[in-house]
Amino acid sequence: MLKLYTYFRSSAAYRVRIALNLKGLDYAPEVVWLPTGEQAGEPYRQVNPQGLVPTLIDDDVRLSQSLAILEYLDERHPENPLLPPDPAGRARVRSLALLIACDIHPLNNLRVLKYLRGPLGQPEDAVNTWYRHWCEQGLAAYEAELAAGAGRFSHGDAVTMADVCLVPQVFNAQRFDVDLSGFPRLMAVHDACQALPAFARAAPGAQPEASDPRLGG
Ligand SMILES: N[C@@H](CCC(=O)N[C@@H](CS)C(=O)NCC(=O)O)C(=O)O
Repeated sequence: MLKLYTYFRSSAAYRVRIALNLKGLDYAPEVVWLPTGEQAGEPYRQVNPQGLVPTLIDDDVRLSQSLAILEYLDERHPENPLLPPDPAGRARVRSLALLIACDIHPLNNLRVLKYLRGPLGQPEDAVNTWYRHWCEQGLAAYEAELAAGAGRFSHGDAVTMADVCLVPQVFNAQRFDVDLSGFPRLMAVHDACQALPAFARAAPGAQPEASDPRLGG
């Protein structure tokens, strides 16, 4: 069976959980406890030298980087494709996915926020301002992109890799109180995705570790 190193709040792992569900693939989750820094410890670095989740294990294949994993799953399991059939469509979907995965997410990753708080000595409100700035700027561009070419989902009326990236990014934005009221198209796509069982089952709150007592509250 496929094995996924994951953490409920990891939006990169969330992308992969959605894709696995869309493809109807069973997998064994292996939780990497990000709050205690398990991802940076030697045992997990043997699995993923970057010390980041997700990692997918498929027999003797070990893959990191969520977008590479999505493309791998799409090639191995072509049903419910994550990319459209035409080259221009595929390029557009990839560009929307990369807008999030390359130009929003890395700026706001846990290790970046920790570095701002720790070595750079930034107070919590400055860190949150940083977070919201990059998130809002990126999502504003996504919203503008949707003005040309959205349907029910980010690219027409079928779910694609773009939606698989968008929904976890909106989860992150909501967690950090980003004002999403100016992004009606993007939120309509988000809501349409959330109505699908594949997305609902992948949601952070639906993962068993979401109720782990170590999280408190
Ligand atoms: N580009 C990578 C990003 C992976 C990544 O940044 N994962 C985050 C969680 S969403 C992580 O493991 N962060 C741990 C840390 O920053 O220490 C991907 O798409 O898989």
